[in-house]
Parts: sequence; structure tokens; C-alpha cells
Amino acid sequence: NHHKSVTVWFTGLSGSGKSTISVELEKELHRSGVRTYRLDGDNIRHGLNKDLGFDPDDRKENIRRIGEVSKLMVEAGLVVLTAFISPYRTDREEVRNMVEHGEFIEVFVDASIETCAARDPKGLYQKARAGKVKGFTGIDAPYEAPVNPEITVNTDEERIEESVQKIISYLKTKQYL
Ligand code: GGZ
Repeated sequence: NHHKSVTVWFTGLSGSGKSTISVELEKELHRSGVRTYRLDGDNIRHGLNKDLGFDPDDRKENIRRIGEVSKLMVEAGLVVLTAFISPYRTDREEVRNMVEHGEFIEVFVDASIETCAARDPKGLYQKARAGKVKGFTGIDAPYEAPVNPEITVNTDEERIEESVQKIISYLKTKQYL
């Protein structure tokens, strides 16, 4: 089960399905004996980045640090899965440029704002629309969709398992797995 070390970088709106897909992808990778680590809000924004909020500068710094951490984990031989909105194109490109060529796979988790707001697992869209949360991505803060992501999955249309298989196929075709 030899595999290349790489960061699979999920980007998309809150509620688009980044975390869910990364959890299911990780299970699938584990079944093939691939060693992984998942970075998400739970283990990063509550720890390393607990000094950061959601204004543009803090989001930029959030993404920069996550990029540096994933770089270290890739050096340690892991397949790293990151699940952050990462709304700014330039911030994502800086991470791409920080790592070796081919060690960064951008996965655009595409879903309409209507779908995401209808899912609203934490009630944050409702709060944002009521003005109780300011600067919420997709409501009153921008989301810049990737122009040339390696992979796009659309969770309006695809089931989780289809999205996961799309990513696995890509990894196999490009000989990461
Ligand atoms: C967007 C926010 C905000 C604002 C709190 N805008 O659904 P969630 O709860 O679990 O996902 C969102 C998460 C986004 O954190 P990230 O580190 O991924 O963002 S970024 O990459 O832009 O730095 C949401 C919650 O944090 N949240 N306030 N204003 N999401």
C-alpha cells in the first residue's frame, strides 16, 4: 500500500459538505492502509488558531498556518485532508506555492448558497441573515470559488459516496495511491 504524501485541500461554503466528505474519504483511505490526518475547525480553530477570528486578515493567517502545518505533516509522510472554507483565492494559492509541486490537490466542494443555508446545521445562516453574526461567508463576506481546482464535487447533485469515489479515482489516476 505505498502512496505519495499529499494535501487534499477542501474549499467551499459553510455547510457545503467539506467535513463530511473528508471524514468519509479518510475512512476509505484507511481501508486501503493509507495513513492520514484530518485538519478541521475542531482541532485547529480551537487550538493552534484560537487567537484568530473571521475578518479577512485572520482568515488569511488561519489558512497560512494550516498550510504550514499540512506541509510538515506531508513531510512526515501523511495524506493530509483539510476542511476549511478558505474563501480567498490568493490565500489558497499561497499554500499551493508553499509546498512541492504536486503535493497540493484543491477540491472545490460546490453547493449553492440556498442548499447550504437550508442545511444550516449550526443555525449560523439564520443568525447571519438576521444580522446577529457579521461577516458570514456567502451572506455578507465573500467566497471566491476556485478557477482551476484539481477536482470539483457538487453536493447539490452528488451523494457523499459519489464525491468520495471521484476523489479516490483522481488519486489513483494521478498515482498518489
Ligand atoms: C464563516 C463562520 C463564521 C463566519 C463562525 N463566516 O459551519 P461551520 O461553522 O462549522 O463552518 C464555519 C467555520 C469556518 O471556519 P474556517 O476556519 O473554515 O473559515 S476560514 O477558512 O474562512 O478561515 C462556521 C464557523 O466557522 N463560522 N463565524 N463569520 N464561518
